[in-house]
Amino acid sequence: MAFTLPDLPYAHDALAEGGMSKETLEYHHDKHHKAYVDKLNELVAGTEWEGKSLEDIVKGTYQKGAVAQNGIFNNASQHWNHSQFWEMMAPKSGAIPGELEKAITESLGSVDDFKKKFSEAGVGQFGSGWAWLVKNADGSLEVTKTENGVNPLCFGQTALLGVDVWEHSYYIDFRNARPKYLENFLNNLVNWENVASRL
Ligand code: MN3
Repeated sequence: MAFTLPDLPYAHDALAEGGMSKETLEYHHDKHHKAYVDKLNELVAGTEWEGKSLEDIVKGTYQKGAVAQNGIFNNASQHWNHSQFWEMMAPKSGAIPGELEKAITESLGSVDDFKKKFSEAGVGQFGSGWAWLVKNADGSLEVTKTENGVNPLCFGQTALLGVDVWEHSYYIDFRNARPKYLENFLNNLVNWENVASRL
C-alpha cells in the first residue's frame, strides 16, 4: 500500500501565535513533506521494500557513511521524521509532565540543562539535519544530532523529541537565525504531553 501524507494534527495557522507561521506549515507540510512521500512511493515501487512498514524501510536501508546515495532511505526517513515532528508540536505547549521531568533530570541534570544541550545540538548541526532527545535501550535519555534524514531509529533509540533544522523549517519565520528558532521551539511549540507519551 502506498504511503500517504498525514494531515497536520491542527490547523495550518494554529502554531502562528507560538512562532511557526501558516506560510511555513503550508510549505513545510504541504510541499516538502508531500514531496518526500511522493518520491518514496515512486522509489519503492517494484523493489524489495514495497509493502514494508516505514520503520522497516528506514532501518533496513540505513547504511552508515553511504546515506546520501540512498534515495529510499532519505525519503523514508524524512517521511518518518516529519510525521513525528508535527505530532511533537501543539498550539498550547503546556507544562512538562512530572514523569518526563524526572527522566530528563536523572539523565541530563535539569530541564534547563536539557534545553541548553538540545539547542546546542541544533545550532551545532552543520548544514541540514535534526536535533533529538532520545531514550536509549538502557532507559537513559540523551541529546543527539543527526545529518540530513538520519534519525534515532537508525541507532535503535526511541525518539522522544525532534526538531527539524533544515533551513526550510525556519527561514520564513526566523530567516537565518537558527538559535532563535530553536529557543522559540523549546519555549512555545513543544507538545510535552506527546513527548512524555513516548517514554
Ligand atoms: Mn523539513
